[in-house]
Amino acid sequence: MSIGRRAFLLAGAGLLGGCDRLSDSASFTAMLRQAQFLSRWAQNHVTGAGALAQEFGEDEVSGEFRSNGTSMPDSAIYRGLVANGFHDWLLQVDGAVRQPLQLNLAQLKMLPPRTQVTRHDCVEGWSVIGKWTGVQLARVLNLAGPLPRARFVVFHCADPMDGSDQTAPLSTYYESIDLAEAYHPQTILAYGLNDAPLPVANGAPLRLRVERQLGYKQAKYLMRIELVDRLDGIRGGKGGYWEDLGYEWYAGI
Ligand SMILES: Nc1nc2c(c(=O)[nH]1)N[C@H]1C(S)=C(S)[C@@H](COP(=O)(O)O)O[C@H]1N2
Ligand SMILES: [Mo]
Repeated sequence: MSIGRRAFLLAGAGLLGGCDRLSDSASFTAMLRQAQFLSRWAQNHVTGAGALAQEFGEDEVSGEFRSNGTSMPDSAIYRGLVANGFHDWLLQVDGAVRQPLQLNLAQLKMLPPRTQVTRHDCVEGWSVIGKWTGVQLARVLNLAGPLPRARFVVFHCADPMDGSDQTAPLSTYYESIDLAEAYHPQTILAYGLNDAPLPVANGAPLRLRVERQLGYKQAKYLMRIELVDRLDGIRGGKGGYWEDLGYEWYAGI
């Protein structure tokens, strides 16, 4: 039996066993909380690929969505895009697709939008709740038509990580997810945060939200989406800037 399955059953047993004997005791509440925690954990880990990340109420949105990592890409190209209100920005979609695409912000906003209030968990140990608006990645991928050999989606960002002031593919932040995660309904390309255009500090004009994973998967400053059949030929070969430095590729919450 998997650990997830066992925790699920234990959570159930805790609830049933506790009801008659412990209803007055202080530990009952604690046990209930523990049971709920375990069911939530089990739900996330047992139900698999289709499981949804928790969504919150609008009243739970954090006052300010903290910025982390790059807050202003150190690149002449990016500064030029900001100066012109991102009118010249284009998202490139290419690699293992039938129809490579270049989409501007207006085109992305013409696709059916999705809004979701979710919690962002950074590996450093802090969380913030934000209201994101964007387009499901699935819709963009369907326009491009992934080829049968496509297995991963790679996100190339505008921010150089080595002080080179180059928006060049060798030095920028990047990330990747598999196709199942890419087609998950809560995986969106977000252009709005808390009912306003996505701020530069949080990845303008477009950033990834992949809600069942940790903060470093949420690639900001998207420039290019590349479909590939394997990750070992890309950059350090581990599927992301932090992954190449030793972080987990699957950063499940
Ligand atoms: N392009 C890019 N994306 C990035 C980062 C970055 O430095 N550059 N930092 C990551 C990390 S570690 C976190 S926690 C989140 C922070 O997103 P925020 O600035 O909106 O809080 O973005 C992630 N995506
Ligand atoms: Mo993070």
